[in-house]
Amino acid sequence: MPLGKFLFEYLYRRGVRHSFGVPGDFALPTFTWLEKSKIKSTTMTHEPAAGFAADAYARVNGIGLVCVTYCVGGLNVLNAIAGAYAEKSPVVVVSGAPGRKDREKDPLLHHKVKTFETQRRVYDEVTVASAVLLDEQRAASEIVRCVEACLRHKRPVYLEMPHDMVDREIPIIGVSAGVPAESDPHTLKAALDETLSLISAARKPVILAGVELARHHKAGLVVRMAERMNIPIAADLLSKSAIPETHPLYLGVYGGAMSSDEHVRKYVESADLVLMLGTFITDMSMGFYTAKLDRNRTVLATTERVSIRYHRYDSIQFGDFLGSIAAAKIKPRQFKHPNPHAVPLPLRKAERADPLKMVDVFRILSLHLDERCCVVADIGDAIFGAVGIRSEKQAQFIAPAYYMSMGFAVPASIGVALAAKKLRPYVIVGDGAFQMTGVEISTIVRLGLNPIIIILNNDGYGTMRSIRAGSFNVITQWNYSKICELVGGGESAVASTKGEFDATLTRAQKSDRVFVIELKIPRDDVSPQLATIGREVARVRGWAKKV
Ligand SMILES: Cc1ncc(C[n+]2csc(CCOP(=O)(O)OP(=O)(O)O)c2C)c(N)n1
Ligand SMILES: [Mg+2]
Repeated sequence: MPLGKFLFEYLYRRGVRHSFGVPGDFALPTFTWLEKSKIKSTTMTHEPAAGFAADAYARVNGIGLVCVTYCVGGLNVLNAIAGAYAEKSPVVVVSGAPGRKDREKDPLLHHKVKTFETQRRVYDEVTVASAVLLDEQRAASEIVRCVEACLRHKRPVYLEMPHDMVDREIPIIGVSAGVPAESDPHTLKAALDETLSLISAARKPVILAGVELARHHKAGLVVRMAERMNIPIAADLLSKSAIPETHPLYLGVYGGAMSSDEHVRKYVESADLVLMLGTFITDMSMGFYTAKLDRNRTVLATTERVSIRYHRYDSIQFGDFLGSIAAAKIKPRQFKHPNPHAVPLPLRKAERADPLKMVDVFRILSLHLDERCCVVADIGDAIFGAVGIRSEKQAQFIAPAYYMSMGFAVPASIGVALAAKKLRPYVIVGDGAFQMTGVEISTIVRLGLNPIIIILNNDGYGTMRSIRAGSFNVITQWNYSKICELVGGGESAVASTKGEFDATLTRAQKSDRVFVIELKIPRDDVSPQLATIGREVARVRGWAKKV
């Protein structure tokens, strides 16, 4: 079978239905096989956007694909793939490249940086497997090895396609997907015994559900376990919505001083056992060092390791560990919810003319969300304030809450919309982040997608301003609602009061086109979460706020 045909047939078989990218001469043979395959390919405005779209697609679909050309494309998408690595999103990067023949005598070819190996070597830092397909005999097994590693580790992989290899026939008989790793039974038993005795002894245990539960499809298992043991569950910013937020055992988002409310914070910090399952302990998710979690009362289980108090257990598979705890017989605990889920306060007539503040943005948005919505938050107050979103019906949530790269949300909404036809993306994006990748609305219009894009216009880099003021936080004021004219589609509106935002959201929900809402936010207004973060970052680093 020709190499290009095999690649896309295999990717299709393993779940890829859409690809995002930008072609280039070295990549044209690859793009031609992609076009002939059952995978639908979307050309984006710029490679970073293709990377963000593929990342979001992978988070929803279980595997994503980005196709680019050599170095100018591959290195352009690198930052998005670094984010996918950091936050565990399974993206396959396919890059066109100079041919096998071109590489003889090491000539200077366009797009080459230092050596023909440069791009591959750079990618080794942000992937779990990589291959340059220069050998027909090994090409199929290399593809299978990399794609399977992507699925197993939920992290990006890199496949380089020299242009003169793509049409060549390759042998595909005897290619095997390898055997999955197994837990060492003795280590698993020891870890399980220790964990179960801690759970049995605990009077006030809590589960801190992490993002790996979503990536490895273990959220349902953990919810059922929590129900049987009657143990409450909190999420963190990266895993927000992995656990149904309407569940009676769900407490809210924990993140130290950045928690969604004081009740969650108090409950988690006073618990005598915190089961951190699939949790990434990052500075941001722990509220910038404000979290108070004593290691002596935690069990941390991730795909990388299991740590119980001060003991560390290797050679345990995450799924085996979770499955064994979930299967254990533990008596249900007493649990009284400190803050049972309440519907957000409806908008009163008397407040409709009030100027819109960040805290109201999230409250009003919450009033409009249901299970058909997926909030996609960009970096800035869009993500910090989103901690406060809690709707009556369960909505999905996606954000790069650990790697925190601006420019994620608008392109990511394309990935979400293509991966889950039933979900309508609700993008929340700052004016600064919008200026990075907002023109991707052009692709949204071409594909006929209909996200609602809420631009928080607070006149510049509000997040940076709340840490340190300076002229470097100034950006150009755009007339954001004109973007629809520029790209030739969609609708737009501007809102500056609570009532206007509420009414515009209702209008947007009735529209079947992309709807851009520019919100005029007072320059110095921030969400309660950003106020805390700004203060803490400046304090921890010993910086005065205004310089
Ligand atoms: C790609 C990238 N560049 C720079 C930063 C640093 N950074 C974090 S927040 C921020 C400002 C965001 O501004 P805006 O999108 O307007 O949101 P706001 O903070 O005003 O809510 C910057 C520059 C980043 N996180 N990502
Ligand atoms: Mg801003």
